[in-house]
Amino acid sequence: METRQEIYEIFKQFSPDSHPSEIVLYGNGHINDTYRVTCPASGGGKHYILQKMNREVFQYPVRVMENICGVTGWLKHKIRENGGDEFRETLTFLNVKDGRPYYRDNMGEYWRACLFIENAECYDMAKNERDFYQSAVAFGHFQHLLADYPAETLYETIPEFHNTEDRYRKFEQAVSADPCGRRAAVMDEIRFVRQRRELCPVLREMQRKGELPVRVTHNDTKLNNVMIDHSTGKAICVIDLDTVMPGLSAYDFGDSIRFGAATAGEDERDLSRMSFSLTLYEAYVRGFLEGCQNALTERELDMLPMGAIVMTYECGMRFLTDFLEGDHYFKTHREGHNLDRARTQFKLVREMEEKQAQMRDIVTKYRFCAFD
Ligand code: ADP
Ligand code: GN1
Ligand code: MG
Repeated sequence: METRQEIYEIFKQFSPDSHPSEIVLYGNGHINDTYRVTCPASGGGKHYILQKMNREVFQYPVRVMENICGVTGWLKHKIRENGGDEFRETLTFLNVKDGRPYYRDNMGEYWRACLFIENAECYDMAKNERDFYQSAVAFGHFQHLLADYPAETLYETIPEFHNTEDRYRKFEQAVSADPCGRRAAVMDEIRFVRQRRELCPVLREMQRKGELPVRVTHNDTKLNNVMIDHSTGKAICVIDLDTVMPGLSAYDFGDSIRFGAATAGEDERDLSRMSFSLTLYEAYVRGFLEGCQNALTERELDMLPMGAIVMTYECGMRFLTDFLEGDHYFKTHREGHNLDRARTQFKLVREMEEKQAQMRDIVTKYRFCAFD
């Protein structure tokens, strides 16, 4: 971990004339090291986000930044055309002296800095239907704005990211290798994953057959990757663009549902507090279809409920794999943290399986609505 002075010097690469008065670790992301930097300014402090990119996760950080700059440039153009505020409705990265949007320090670590979105917040749990609905509109709209983005110019920043079959193979490797001797303690969870193995190829198979179109998707659509404006209550900005890549609409829809249509946080230890909420699910369906502006095909709409099940199953499997491998991928803050996360996901999967018919009915209720 860098010292405060080192972080201060790194930030100055992006903003040589500034004199930060405070640098604090910030947010609840599982991947990057995120800091909020405060610089004295008239009328109070001006904030920035400074991030050290996770190099275990992102093997090619420069490619990640190329993707992000391409996408934010595109979004800024569209936001201006729509009369919006390009500095608030998408991320704005700062360049270093030589014009690059990242800094490589002498340890080989990659850093980036962006404007802090003020008067807005990310939530780790949906407090109410309204916020969750708002996040759905924002993620749907995000996909809509990028619908004609040249997808072939995007790098696959994490290969096979939502390839559930590939995730399953890695899970079985971790079970066999059992490098930390943790397998015996999680046999129930391992059984749970194995019993549902047939979920793995469902979406990919349909993609291979051309039944589901590939779109530019966000791929990490957690509620805490969208900022909700304090004054309007609207979702103002989709953040965490590291995984914007070609993908399926079911990934973005499903990942939001697994995180947000839940009655407890992702790492809740008391499973009696965790359940799948059809009320929140309905709010999200309504918002997402509205945000996508009816662009989804019939088959895509049919597969949204399955997308929620597969993404929740996949994420639980990833947490369990990381637990077996010794917690090297996701940041953890207590013993068994990844296992707790896996267990909440599996509880949600079980409940979604039971409520599949209602989940489908809700999509049917909104699919024929005309949105303006
Ligand atoms: P990770 O990949 O680790 O999840 P994120 O890019 O999502 O990293 O950032 C972590 C957290 O930092 C976010 O959940 C959010 O709370 C905060 N954050 C990130 N970017 C901004 C920003 N531009 N303005 C305000 N807060 C931000
Ligand atoms: C990670 O970066 P963050 O915290 O927004 C992960 C997602 C998982 C999520 C689980 C690049 O998201 O894929 O679904 O944790 N991001 C990456 O909470 O692996
Ligand atoms: Mg994040």
